[in-house]
Formats: sequence, structure tokens, C-alpha cells
Amino acid sequence: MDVENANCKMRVSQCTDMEVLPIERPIKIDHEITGLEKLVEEIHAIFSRDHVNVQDVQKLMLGYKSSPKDWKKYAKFDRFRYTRNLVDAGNGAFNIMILCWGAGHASPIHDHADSHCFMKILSGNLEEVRYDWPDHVQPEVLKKLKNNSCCDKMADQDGCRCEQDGGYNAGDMKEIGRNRLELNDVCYINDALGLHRVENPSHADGAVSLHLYCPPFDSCRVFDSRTGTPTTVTTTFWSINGKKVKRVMEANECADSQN
Ligand code: CSS
Ligand code: FE2
Repeated sequence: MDVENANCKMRVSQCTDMEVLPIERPIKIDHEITGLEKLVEEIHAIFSRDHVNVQDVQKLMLGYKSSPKDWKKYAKFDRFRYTRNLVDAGNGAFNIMILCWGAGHASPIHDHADSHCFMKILSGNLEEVRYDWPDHVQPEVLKKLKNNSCCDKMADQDGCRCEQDGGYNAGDMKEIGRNRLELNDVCYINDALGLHRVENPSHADGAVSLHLYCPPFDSCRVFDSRTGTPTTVTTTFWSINGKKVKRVMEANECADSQN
């Protein structure tokens, strides 16, 4: 599947029959985009069409040059883990968010819930490590492309040992690539390209990245790096439109203090 021609208005697994368009490499910037607001506006404009080409979204994101004054109101860090800060809910078609990574913060190895993921560096550097899917877990898109399921594939071997059976082996996560992402770089991943883990490799500096997910998702799978065991987790926001979201714990603490 030529993923860069995918229509990112649809889930990745629905993009298996695609028109064949030439892919330019490296992807070139069409025009400069002045400011984050303008970028969000242009993303809305292309998502008002029925077909949104992955390459066109990458071009738009490359066309914006990061300026901290544009995004500082969304950049909220936590001491312990990276934060997800919603910038625009894209009328339900996409989510734009800013992720803030303290020194050394990293995501677990994760999938993208059959959505398209674009990521641009706004400040600092990030390292992306890509992994193959573990043998016993298959994303929707690969099931569709191969036209067989994990159970079909394994039926003629020693029986199916897929997710339900917990048949996981140490060493299941195979690294397939590594990218260092620097200021204004854009990268793209979907479940057909594999899984990834993102890390701020700096011991001293934070990093900020802009993410576009389409369609939006509110849960994804994370994978144990040693065994490949998947766990479904809910994705939450640290802030929405620059306002910190109250956690249940904090809300309770607040109620307690009023008693
Ligand atoms: N997918 C991760 C960030 S790395 S792309 C998340 O949404 O939290
Ligand atoms: Fe990701």
C-alpha cells in the first residue's frame, strides 16, 4: 500500500484501494504559512474536501515555521510525563494537539488506533524508534491487506496464540528504524508502517511537538517493550484550548478542601 497517497479523512484500514499518484521525495514546501492559527485554518480548509492526501498535509505542516509566541499558551509541562494539549478538535474530523516533553520523557511503544499521525517539532529534538508489530497482534489495516487474520495465519502452525491466549514471547518487539527529529521536521506514521516510541533524548531541555491525528481517537494500544503484550489505554488531554483539565483526583481534592 502506498501510504503517502492515503486519504487521511478515512481510517487507515479503509485506504487500501488508492489512486496511484507519484510521491515526491523529499516533500517540498508549496508555500510558507505564517503562524499556527493560519496553519490550523489551512488544515480545516483541506479537510473540508472529501479526499485529503497525506503528502498535502505533510507539505502544509512543513510550510509552518515554529514560533514559540504562536503556541506558548498551549505548552504546559508536567514533571513526570509528557502532556497532550488540545489545540483544535477539527469538527470531529481531526485533532490538533501540542505535546510537551520534559527532559528524558518518553511515550511507551504504541499504535495509532487505525488513524493517521503527523508530528512536527516545534522546539527541541525528539527521537522516534519504530517497531514491527509483534507476531501475535495485527492491526486492522494489515488484516485487510493480507486478507487474513492472526488466527488464520497461525491455524496451520501449532494453534492460534493470539491476543486472547496471552501467548507472548520475550523479544517480540523488533526495531525497524530510528529517526532523530529536529526543529520544524515533520514525520508521518500509521499502523501499516508499524509502531513507535517517541522520546526526548535531552537530559536538560524540554521539547514541544505539534500532532495531527485523523480521524481523532480516544484510546490506543501500548506494548510491553520486552514481551510485546498489548494494553488498551485511554488517551487524555492535559489541557484544552490552553486551559488545564481538572483530573478526577484533583477535583476530589478540591471538594475535600471545601468540606
Ligand atoms: N501518539 C502519542 C504521541 S507520539 S505520536 C500520543 O498521542 O500520545
Ligand atoms: Fe505516536
